Parts: sequence; structure tokens; C-alpha cells
Amino acid sequence: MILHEIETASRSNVEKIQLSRLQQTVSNVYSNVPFYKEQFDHRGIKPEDIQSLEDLKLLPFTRKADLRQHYPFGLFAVPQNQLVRVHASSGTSGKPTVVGYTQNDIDMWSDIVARAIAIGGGKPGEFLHNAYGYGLFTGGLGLHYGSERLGLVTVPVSGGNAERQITLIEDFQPAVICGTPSYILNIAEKMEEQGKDPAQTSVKYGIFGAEPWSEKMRQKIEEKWNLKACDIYGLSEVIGPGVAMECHEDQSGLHIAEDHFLPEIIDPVTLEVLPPGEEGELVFTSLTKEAFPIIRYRTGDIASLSYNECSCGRTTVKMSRVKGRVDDMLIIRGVNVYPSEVEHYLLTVEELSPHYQLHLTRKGTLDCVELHVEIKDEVFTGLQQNMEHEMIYLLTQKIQHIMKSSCLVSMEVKINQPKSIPRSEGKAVRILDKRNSGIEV
Ligand code: DLL
Repeated sequence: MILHEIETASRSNVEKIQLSRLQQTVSNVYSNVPFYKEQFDHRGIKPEDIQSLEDLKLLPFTRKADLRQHYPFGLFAVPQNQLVRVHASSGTSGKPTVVGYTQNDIDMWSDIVARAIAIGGGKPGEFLHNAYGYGLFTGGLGLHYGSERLGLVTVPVSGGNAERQITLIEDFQPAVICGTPSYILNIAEKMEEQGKDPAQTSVKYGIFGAEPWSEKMRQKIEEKWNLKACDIYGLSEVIGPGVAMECHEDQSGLHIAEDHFLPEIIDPVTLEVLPPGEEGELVFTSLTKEAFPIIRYRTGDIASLSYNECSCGRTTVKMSRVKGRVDDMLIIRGVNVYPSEVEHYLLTVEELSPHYQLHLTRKGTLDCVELHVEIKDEVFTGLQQNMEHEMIYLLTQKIQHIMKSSCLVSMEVKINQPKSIPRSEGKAVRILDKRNSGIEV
């Protein structure tokens, strides 16, 4: 195992590097991004006020809305002739958020993704099958550059066309596969339809992320593919994939590339910074970015931080698996529920496939959840006609009971036929919110 020096550095060394990089970043944004200058002036803060990492708390937060307001390039810190690339993430509403990179930014990003692939088990010389989408989304190109940087033979398949994915996996014999967990399951399903067993492929390591997934989903994928599945996290506003990566040795939390990104956890309501171990909204400050430095970016993702030693030998701070997004948290009759919790318990039900959707509706003033699940192919074909209704009834009761006792909310469960829930080629759509459609159900 090759460890980058910073990955095993002492806390005091890491903090020394972080402080000097933070001071540089703060001076840079103050001089080059009018939005930040205004924000700092408004609070009476000068770059020289940042004397310790604690002083980070003096700085203002940046929100997605700030990026939208300065669409497309208003928060960039370098002139256009220094940019070499832009990416964008599609918002569910309004304009996308656009991010820019200098050549140094691309180099830094390639380095951290190379590190991430190594953390996940990839080795130089092996084939890496990259099924993340190429384009404005950072997944495809992010993993691509990192894979090449580490010296893997990179197969730039992109998302879509599962048949071709299968042929290339069979013919090129990759050791590593990358994609969203939902799409990787989708490919496995297509293989099974062709009478093939994904567990028999050459793939040993999976680098999966870009959407929330549960521990149970990891178990399903690992079983189906006979591989080690590790979680990769990132977001375009911060750089793209590679902000944090789970190690294949320990598989319990993601090592943050904290020489480049300074994490905090805040209470999303009071905005107070929370201590290690407490769950809250993840916030990142970039420490080395040139084109698009970002201060205290509120990711909207819910996680916690841990500074405990990891069995892999790395000393970098770890973030927990993302539990969900602040805005995805469902409040059903006063009870908070994250879709990932629903997923976790749902996947304990043997008869179901790992595909589901939550449909949110409103009856009068009450929020209601319909949980759409899908029965497994083999269970469905094994059903005898006259038993069908009874079996579906009993299964519905069982799932409703599991949800009520684990997530503490009542959900209306709808059991669907195999393959009826839409499959994803990128990020899965798990929630359909029909509450503001004007239609009262
Ligand atoms: O999804 C970057 C990425 C690409 C990460 C490939 C990992 C692999 P965006 O499209 O900007 O960037 O979306 C960022 O996706 O704020 C999270 O809500 C979610 N997300 C990303 N990784 C994970 C993960 C890419 N491992 C948003 N677990 C983030 C849960 C994730 N959610």
C-alpha cells in the first residue's frame, strides 16, 4: 500500500498546513472575488484576522443560492484566460451551478482522485471501468483523470448502454469498477437477465458514490458482484469526486483529503459548529483551489466527523457515510426520516428487489408517504395465481410493520411487479414529491 505523506501526518502537522493554506485562500478571495470582499467587509473581517483554524468561525457561509445569484462565473477568482475547464451541476430548479478549474486545479483534483482510487483498492496497471457519466457532471472526468494519474488503464465507458458495459467488463477484465451504486445494480440485473453471474467477473473493487446509499445496499452489491464496495464522496462546488474516500481495509467512514478541504459540521438551523461525533450539515472550505475557491460551503449533506485512528493506518479525519440531505429529510407527522433509513430497513425484506421510490403526497394538511417497492423476479414467478392476493397482502403488512417499528412512521406500501420502478443510469431518483403540485390526493 502506498500512502501519501499527508495521509499519516500528525494532527499538528496537518493543522499547520491547513492554517497557512486557509490564510492564503482567504487573502485570495478577499482580493479577487467581490462577493467575498463584500461579505467580509460587512462583518468587519480582514484576511489578517485569521490567525488560527478556530478563526474559520469568523467567516461567512457560502450557499448554493450564492452560486446561482452569481451565475455563471461571478464567483471565479481568476480571469477567463487562466481557466482550462468548467463543470456544472444541474439543479432541480433554476440555473445550474457552474464551477471552474485552472490547470493547477485539474492537477490537484487528479492527485486527490488518484489517492482515492488507491484508498479504495485500485493499483497501477489494472483496468478501471468508469461508468460515471462523462460531461458537465464531474463524476466521469473526475474519476478518469485520477485513474490515469494513478496509472490504471482507464476505460471511459460513461453511463448508459448496459449491454455494452457487460461486454467490456467481460472482455477487458477490469479490477476496478466505478459508477453510482444504483447504476451498478442495474448492470448486475441486466447480466442476470442474460443468464450471467456478476460474481464471476474479474472486478474486485468498486468505487461507488454521487448518491446516498445504505450499508445494506453495500452488502447487496458486494454479494451480487463478489467485490469490495467503497464509498466515494464529493460535490462539484468543492471540486467533484475525491473530497473523501472510504478505505477498503476498514470500510467505515470516508477519509477526507483535508490538506485540500477543511471540513466542519454545523447545526443547519442554529449554524453553530458541532463537535466531532455529532451529526449535522457538512461544510467545506477549499484550501488550494485557484479558479473557484470556496469558503464554508454548506453542502446540505448530513454526516458526522471522526478523528479516531483508522485500522488502515491513515490519520486523516473521516466523515461518516452521508445519511441524506438537509432538504431530503422528510418530516412525516413530526417524525424526521431520511430516505437512506428507509432503504436500510427495506433491504432486510428478502422478497424485495433493491429498487424503491418514495412518493410524497398531501392529504389536507397532512404529509403522507407512499413507499413503492418491487417484488423480486423469482418470488413473482413462484407465485401461484390463487395465492397472489394473499401473499401481496401479507407482504404489505410486513413492510408496513417494519417501517412503523424502525422509522416510526406509517407509510402506505405499494408492491409493484418486477422491473417496474424506473432504473437509473446515473443518480437514482428515489423521491417524487407531489406535495406542491396543487393536487390534493
Ligand atoms: O456527485 C460528485 C461525485 C461524482 C461524487 C462521482 C462521487 C462520485 P454533484 O453532482 O455536484 O457531484 O452532486 C453532489 O451528491 O452534495 C451529495 O448530496 C451527493 N453525493 C455525492 N457523493 C455522495 C456519496 C457529485 N458518496 C451531491 N454519498 C452531494 C451520498 C453523495 N451522497
